[in-house]
Amino acid sequence: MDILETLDELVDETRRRLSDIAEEQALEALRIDVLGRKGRLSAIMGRLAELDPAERPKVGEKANAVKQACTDLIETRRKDIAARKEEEGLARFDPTLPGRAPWQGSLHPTTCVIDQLCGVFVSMGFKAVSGPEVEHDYYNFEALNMPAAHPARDMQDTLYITPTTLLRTHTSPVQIRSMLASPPPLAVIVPGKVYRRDSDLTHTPMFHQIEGLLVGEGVTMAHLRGTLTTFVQAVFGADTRIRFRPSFFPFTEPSAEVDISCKLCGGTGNCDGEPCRVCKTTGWVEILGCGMVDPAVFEAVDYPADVTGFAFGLGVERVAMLKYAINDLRMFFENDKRFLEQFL
Ligand code: 2U9
Repeated sequence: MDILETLDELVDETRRRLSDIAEEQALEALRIDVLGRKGRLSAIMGRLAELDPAERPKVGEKANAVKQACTDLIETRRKDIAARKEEEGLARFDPTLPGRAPWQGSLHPTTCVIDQLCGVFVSMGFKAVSGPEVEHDYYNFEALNMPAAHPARDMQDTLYITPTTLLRTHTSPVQIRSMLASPPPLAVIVPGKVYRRDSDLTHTPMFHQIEGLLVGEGVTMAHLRGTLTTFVQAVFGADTRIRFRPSFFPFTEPSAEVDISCKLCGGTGNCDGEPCRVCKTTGWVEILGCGMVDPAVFEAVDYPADVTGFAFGLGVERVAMLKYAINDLRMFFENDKRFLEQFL
């Protein structure tokens, strides 16, 4: 067979071999065998040197045509294989399968606890109110019996925006605004974010508080104790006991810190013979601070001298940690879905 016939035969042979090929990999092997550097076409072209120089241009031209023809055959087959693959994929698609459900969001545990705790006070007749997080120092400090040189105003503890505006360090300025807006009697519950220049394992620069204020004629510490007993029993169970310990806050007098009987050991201080890790064997856990509103605060908002009132404040994350036995404050701020999804 002369070289021109051999070249023609290569196209026929390629066409024949292609008819058996159904996979991309086998197709590539064939391409390399026919058109590769050490392939069939190269081998035929190696014989060009044996030819009469006059014949070489014609053979060269033929070789180019054969190369193009084989390439076209192979690429057409490649497209066929790809098209078949796609069809097979579509055939596997089952339109009767149920659709994917949309992601279900959930409330942050802090939000859940705020809603639950405020709900208890709302059921007792308190009105839930809110106010600005950027405050004037008058509402945050001055009106709350913390005048100019008071240590709580220190830049070490408070995040200032200007010398007289700041991120509120408690929700108490909202109660000041409420009293300035309405005469007594008044009962408000105030949830919200507060900011302090503090950051370590047990403190974050932002956390949530709920504060309450009740003002009227003849309001006493007994009303405070009764209200807080109802509250802790609604949240932690009817068998929960409370105790008051004397304390100090600039805006209340007298003031107290309130403990509840420990939920883990039932107030006994030990769990199956082991010292209780929640109450450190005391049987009590601190839950909030409270007191009778200092007369200086009523004076600042021009309330009549004959009213009295009680106030209290609690840290929401702290209560949530006790309620759900969470031992790391950082959980509330990391937004790890595995944590958040447990509160759906
Ligand atoms: C007005 C008058 C009095 C709010 C109060 C506390 C006691 C208290 C802390 C609990 C833990 C803050 O989140 S915490 O760090 N709060 O102990 N708060 S009495 O007293 C007020 C508020 C407003 C007009």
